Amino acid sequence: MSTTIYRKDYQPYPYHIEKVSLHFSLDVTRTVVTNTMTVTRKADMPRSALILNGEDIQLESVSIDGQTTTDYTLQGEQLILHPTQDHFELTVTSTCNPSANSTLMGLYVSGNSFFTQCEAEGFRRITFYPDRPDVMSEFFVTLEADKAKYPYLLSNGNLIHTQDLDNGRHQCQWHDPFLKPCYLFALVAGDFDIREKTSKTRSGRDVLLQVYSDKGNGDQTLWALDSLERAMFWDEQRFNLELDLDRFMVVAVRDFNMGAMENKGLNIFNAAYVLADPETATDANFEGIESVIGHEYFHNWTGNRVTCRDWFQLSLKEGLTVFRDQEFSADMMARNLPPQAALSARTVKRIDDVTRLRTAQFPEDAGPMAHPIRPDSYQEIGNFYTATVYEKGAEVIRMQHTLLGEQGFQAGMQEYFHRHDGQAVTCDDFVNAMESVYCRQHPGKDLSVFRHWYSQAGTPTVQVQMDYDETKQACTITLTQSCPKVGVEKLRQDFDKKPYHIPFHIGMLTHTGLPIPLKVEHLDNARTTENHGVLLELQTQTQSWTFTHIPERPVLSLLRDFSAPVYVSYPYPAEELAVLCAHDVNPFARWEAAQELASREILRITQQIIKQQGNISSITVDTALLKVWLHNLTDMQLDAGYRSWLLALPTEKVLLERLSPMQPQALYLARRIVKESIASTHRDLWMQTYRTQHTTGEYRPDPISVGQRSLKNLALNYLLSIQDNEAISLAKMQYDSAANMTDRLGALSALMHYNATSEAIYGNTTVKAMVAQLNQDFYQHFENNPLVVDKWFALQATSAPNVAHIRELMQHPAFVLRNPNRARALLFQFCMNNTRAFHDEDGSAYAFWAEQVIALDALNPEVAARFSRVMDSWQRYAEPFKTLMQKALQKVAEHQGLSKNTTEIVSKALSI
Ligand code: B3K
Ligand code: ZN
Repeated sequence: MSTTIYRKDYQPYPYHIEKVSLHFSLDVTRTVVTNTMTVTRKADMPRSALILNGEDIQLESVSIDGQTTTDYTLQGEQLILHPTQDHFELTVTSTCNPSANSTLMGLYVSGNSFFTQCEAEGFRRITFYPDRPDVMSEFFVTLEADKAKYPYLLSNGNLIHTQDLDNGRHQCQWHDPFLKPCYLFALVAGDFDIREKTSKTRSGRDVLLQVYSDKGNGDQTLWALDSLERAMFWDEQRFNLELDLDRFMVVAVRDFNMGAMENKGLNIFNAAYVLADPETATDANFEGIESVIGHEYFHNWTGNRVTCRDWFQLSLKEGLTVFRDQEFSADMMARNLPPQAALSARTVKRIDDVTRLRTAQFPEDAGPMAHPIRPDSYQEIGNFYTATVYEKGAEVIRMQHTLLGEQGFQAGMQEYFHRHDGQAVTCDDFVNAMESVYCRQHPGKDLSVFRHWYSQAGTPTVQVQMDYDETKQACTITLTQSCPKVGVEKLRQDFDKKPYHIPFHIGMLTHTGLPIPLKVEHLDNARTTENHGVLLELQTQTQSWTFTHIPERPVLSLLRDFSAPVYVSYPYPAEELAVLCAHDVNPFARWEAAQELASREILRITQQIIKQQGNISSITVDTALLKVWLHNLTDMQLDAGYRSWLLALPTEKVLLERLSPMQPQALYLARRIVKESIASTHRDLWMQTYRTQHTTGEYRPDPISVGQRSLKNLALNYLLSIQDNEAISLAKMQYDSAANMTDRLGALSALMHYNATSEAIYGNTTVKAMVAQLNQDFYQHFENNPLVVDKWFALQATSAPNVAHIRELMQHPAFVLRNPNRARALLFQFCMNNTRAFHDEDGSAYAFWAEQVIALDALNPEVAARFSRVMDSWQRYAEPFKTLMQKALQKVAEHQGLSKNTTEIVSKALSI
């Protein structure tokens, strides 16, 4: 039975650890760690045991003030002492085996180097220590290793001493002047390529920025280093925050459980978020690198200088830092562009972020793992690095930004740092700082209702009612919110859900698409925004606002810019959606209207397919939808990048959330039908779009050329969905002549997804044989670049016709389960992004999933637990999927020796 930890049980640690000196004698199979802590009992707390955590390490000796002692107990994963002194020096020596550590938590070996990962509870796998974020100390670190194999020995802060030792060994000493919790500790030892530059902070200090990568990869780190400098400047300009160190290092590693880690001054990154060049990385990779480099850099203030009191407060640093990285990327994309193009670029970024939220977080909030952004309980904290804590957490910060405005929000941030710099604090402390500004702006009001976003789970629905009084020319908008219990909330009978404080951004249009100016002088909880919009603040279950001087029954533009993470329910007539699709001045709402129109049509056809038991012969697609696509295909005023989002169909994942029960095969088919119909009806326009979006000249990942490539590849995708002969040749040509990975992969991906089985003739062979040959060529060309080999596996994973194909790929010499990127490329991609083959009605892919969860769990519980979440929504599926998924889950649950991580996920899935 796993134990559950509750937020309400928080107790401060009874001792201060003022200083910690760590000495590492590094060896791949037996590393010796000597840890000396300066300990002081907290005078204001009763005398109690000193408890240190330790996991999977061997205790060698303990001494107090230099005297060896055996006066301790080693109980499970705790080392317990009962010191009689109030102030003393405690030394604990232990050993560990980095080469045997496949969990990638604690100290491990990847390639020929040593790395660490400590967040959340990995430090206890390195040494015995109070492994909790509210114990902050000053770290001194000495690293000792073979000099030839490990010429670089890195840790946090400043390098203060280096020395050669006997036997070909050497040592480096580091000191981090800032107090920190142990989850921010890091060490790296190995041989690397280094790219560096000296930059100047706003106050004129020189800082050394460095990117370390495996030998031979140094030519792929230019973009990462430049991104780091841009992040540094941006944080100064927009948040008034300057780098506090003389040296900032980023190190790329091939084996890593997630994206990257913000260790103080020594960020460790999954190589996928560092290495890029035009030949091997896509536009999305370049964007991802800039955003993750920014994210980790921004943690230096939001996470490191001010950290979390306990792990329930994780969103304090993660939600806030995601918000900051989203704004950084948006500002970078909009920079140097004329106003209209800048607005398009920002909207593209917003659409991307909202799509990510809807794809990953909305399902989470509706399933067994649903939790508030500040959870009340967990079994394994490693399972709570979720889309809710991160992405919904960022939306909750964004709403505070919307409510306070940029200036007010920045004032709140300054207040937060003024109050809490150097402390470990709570989400409440953050909201208190913001509230101090909100109260000044709105005397008599506060953020007490807003705080419910932190304590309640689930996606609220805002129902909109519009009443138009023609004689008075008045329009009344009534908003009603609801959010039934979800996940663990359902198990708590005494839990009553309360209303949220929802910033709801709206606008009104005439039937010809002109904006109607709105007046708010006489209204409470409403203020005007740009483009004749209004921000309504819904704070109770139901609220109404009456607008006057409205000359006609308006078309409503709702939840502009996705001003709150909610569902909107409003019975839009199709004609009104069409008006918004063509004319809404708010580009986000315009995109949303097109998505809504397409979603309705796909869902309608899905129901028809189910009713007709798969017979699709009589199905036709509504011409209203085709007309909207025609309009957007020919609207040359719009930027290519924005247009590519406007013309894309909602993803299967987003659509599936709106289907009850979930019918993956029928939905897949319905979406295909709509796509093919849009492709064939507008075939010539797609062809024209394809031909006009060709980028030339040197590769640049700027929003204009990224947008062009994206629209071009979208056009190719539509055309190949109808197996258009000319398009097949164009795709082949695009692959052969591609000057960058976006174009090469775009062509190959479209061919693999739509033509990999086509027996049609191509030259003197078949299309199928031609595609197979390109696939082979791709592998051979890039087999020495692991990140491209990941792309190659992922492409096949998402286009494979069945699970047998995946089993075959697992036999490929390049497949390694132990490497998380590789496992994610093949296994996760297949189970998460290949609807047709994964949801095979014979359940064979579900059984495969169970097998792989068990295999992965034995190696790496954190990654296995993430993979086990594939089945979260099983109860919402139709038969036979539901029962087959349940069986697969049970198979995993019954496995002996399953990790705590995976146990929490599957047991919640089966019981809630
Ligand atoms: N803070 C790390 C996450 C670590 C999670 C480890 N289980 C990455 C980030 O959010 O920046
Ligand atoms: Zn983070």
